[in-house]
Amino acid sequence: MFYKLERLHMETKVATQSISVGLIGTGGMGTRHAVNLHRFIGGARVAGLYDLDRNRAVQAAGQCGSAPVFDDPIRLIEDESVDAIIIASPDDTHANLTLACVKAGKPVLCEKPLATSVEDAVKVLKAETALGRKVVSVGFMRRFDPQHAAVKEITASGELGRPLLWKGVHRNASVAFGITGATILTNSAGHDFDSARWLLGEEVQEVYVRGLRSRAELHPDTKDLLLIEMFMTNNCMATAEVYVNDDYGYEVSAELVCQRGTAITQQPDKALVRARAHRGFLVPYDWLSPFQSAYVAELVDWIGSLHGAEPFHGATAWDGYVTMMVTAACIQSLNTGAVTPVNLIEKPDFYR
Ligand code: ISE
Repeated sequence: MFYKLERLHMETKVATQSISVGLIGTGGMGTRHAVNLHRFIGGARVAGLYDLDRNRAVQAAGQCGSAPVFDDPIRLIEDESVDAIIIASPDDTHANLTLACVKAGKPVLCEKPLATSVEDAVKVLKAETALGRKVVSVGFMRRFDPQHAAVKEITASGELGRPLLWKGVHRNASVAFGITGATILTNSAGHDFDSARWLLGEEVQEVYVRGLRSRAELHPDTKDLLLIEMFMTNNCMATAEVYVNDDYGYEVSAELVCQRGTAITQQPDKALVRARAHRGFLVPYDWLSPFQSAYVAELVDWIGSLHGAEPFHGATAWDGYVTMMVTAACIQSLNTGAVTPVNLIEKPDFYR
């Protein structure tokens, strides 16, 4: 896979015609995409930006070649000078903006989640199928993370026997006061659902979720530590700890337990630090720097696919829909305390 990515990178570097990309949402994630595109991706340029907070868009534009700032995201999508779109606005705007891109027939890389309701995710699937061309990609960037790709490579080689169990840890330092379990499942845990499906190569059939409030002083409805169990096709299982108030930093890992061995992702330690009677490795506080190479590789692959190199290797609208179905089942399980089925529609041939 790495060789492939390097090759795509070279291909995008030598491409003569540049893809003009419009960027919607210039918070931390959107600005990171804009700057990465501007600095590291050949064959593409930032052609326009939009944010509800115009000043924030102006600031981001200043960091990526002074692209024009638009006052309306739909105008940006429809603008003739724009070939493709990246959506990094708030979660509940993703589906409608993606639908507008499909309507305009323009390729879109939508940050996860693709939608915040099953109904909206289905609308995207239907719109793309009706268009008859794959234009929707979803930003599950762990698929491009070198550590996750290494686990995939060794386990897919068959050397460790059949993969049986995916074990994930996903921790954030802190989140907004009063966050609900449903928000965590929609906004954070989607990465884990996608990682489990992708690494095991199996589909989720049933889920069971329990959650607790880590501190008495948090809002009574808070569930900031979740334990998620997934029962998958081909007799596989997955389990994720998602804890969003760990108070020390950002950490993600995925281990695949196979018949004859296991493989686990290892975040690279950048520096051994000695200070104040301690010796150790720093833990990053958010996800942007630990996953920087994944974000760049994802863009390289996406832009390469738009230049016709190879189809995008990341998540499709189908994966976005499945993640939403798993999320909805998890929310139901958390609320009812019951094992809950994930009843997927039959996968359309279009996505096979
Ligand atoms: C965020 O959007 C992410 O992508 C992070 O990986 C996740 O840990 C965080 O909880 C999300 O808000």
